[in-house]
Amino acid sequence: GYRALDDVGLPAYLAAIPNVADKLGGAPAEWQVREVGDGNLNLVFIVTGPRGGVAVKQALPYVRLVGESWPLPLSRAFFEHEALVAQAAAAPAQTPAIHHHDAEMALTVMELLRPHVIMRKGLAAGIRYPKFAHDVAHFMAHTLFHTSDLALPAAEKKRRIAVFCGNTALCKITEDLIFTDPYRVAELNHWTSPQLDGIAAEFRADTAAKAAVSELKGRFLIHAEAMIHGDLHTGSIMVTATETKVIDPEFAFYGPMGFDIGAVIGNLLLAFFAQPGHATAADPREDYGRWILDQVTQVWTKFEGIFLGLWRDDATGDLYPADLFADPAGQAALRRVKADYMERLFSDSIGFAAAKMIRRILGLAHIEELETIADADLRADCEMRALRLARDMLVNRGAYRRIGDLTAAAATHGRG
Ligand code: SR1
Ligand code: MG
Repeated sequence: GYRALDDVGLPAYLAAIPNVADKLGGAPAEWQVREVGDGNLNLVFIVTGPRGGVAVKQALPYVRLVGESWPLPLSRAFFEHEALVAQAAAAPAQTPAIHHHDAEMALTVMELLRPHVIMRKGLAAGIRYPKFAHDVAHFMAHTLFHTSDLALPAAEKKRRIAVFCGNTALCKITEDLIFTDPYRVAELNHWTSPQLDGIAAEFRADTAAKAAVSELKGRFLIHAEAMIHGDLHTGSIMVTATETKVIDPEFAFYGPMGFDIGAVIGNLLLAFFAQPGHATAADPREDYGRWILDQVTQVWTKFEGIFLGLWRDDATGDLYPADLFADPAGQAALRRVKADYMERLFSDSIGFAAAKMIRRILGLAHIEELETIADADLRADCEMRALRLARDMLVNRGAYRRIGDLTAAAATHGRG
């Protein structure tokens, strides 16, 4: 049966898995175990031995951030493993290698990513990652395209939907914490300073924002477009100067593609708005803010290019079969279909990015880039600027026609 492991129990457990014991080398008594989980849900251990290291992720039967009062099914480890397998097939270079999975123990042993850092920490520290935009765009384009009706036969896609349809508890977290709670009085909502009381009340009274976020919630509930990561914020991305890995897909299910794209864009924008809080006289962070906005542009444009390339070369699914569009009129129609599809996906992404930004400031789970700004007035100013842009993105997402419209609006809302 299940038991939560600790630094004493883990070596004995791993010693019984030959390929893992072999990676670590030596005897279990020589292995170093450190619990390093700083996420909201799980235990994460780094285990190192004389030969090498592994990362071990184990689900707890409750939400770590809140405690045992909020039970959460262990089955999320099963869904995470299923997603990792699908992501490894579609985007192997960005997916960590899996060494072992134990559904009963809700535990997965993975490649130890060294010297990778969590992208969110790099963004707070002002570090540039030259491969990030391309790699994340590649990951999203490949995982979303190859799990959609554009690539899969309909029966296979339905089989995959059935695998993930049990991940209801994790989806419910998103439905509540992202699409609902920030717009009502909710016990778990909080914000860092009373300076935000007024704007939080504005959101709770904002009928247009509530209608817009509910429309997005509808897309999240209804639109089984592709297998999405489901929590693709910058805390789920590990980077070096040369490599990018996407971790933690326990929220995966069949949902709208724009939810993943919006997560990346929204979290980059939050990092942009946090930069003044990390500026020093020697490092005013202005160039870095521009670098972040350039990443927003590159993530979308590279995603669009790679996704359309896959649609041109690899469209083996049941949607838009090639023989229906073979003649010149059909080719022209297909070009319009693709343009409309990308326009709709862009608009979805803008809306989901906005919802992600608002929840990280007014909801339960916050982010390091903003939380570590020591000056309360400065932090509140950064947060309010982010909220003002996000509110406009949410309510007027149709007005954002190109990615340049978004980065221009962000620059205007940022501190000049
Ligand atoms: C109670 S879980 C809060 C958040 O942590 C995860 O990373 C997801 O973003 C979730 O919404
Ligand atoms: Mg996570």
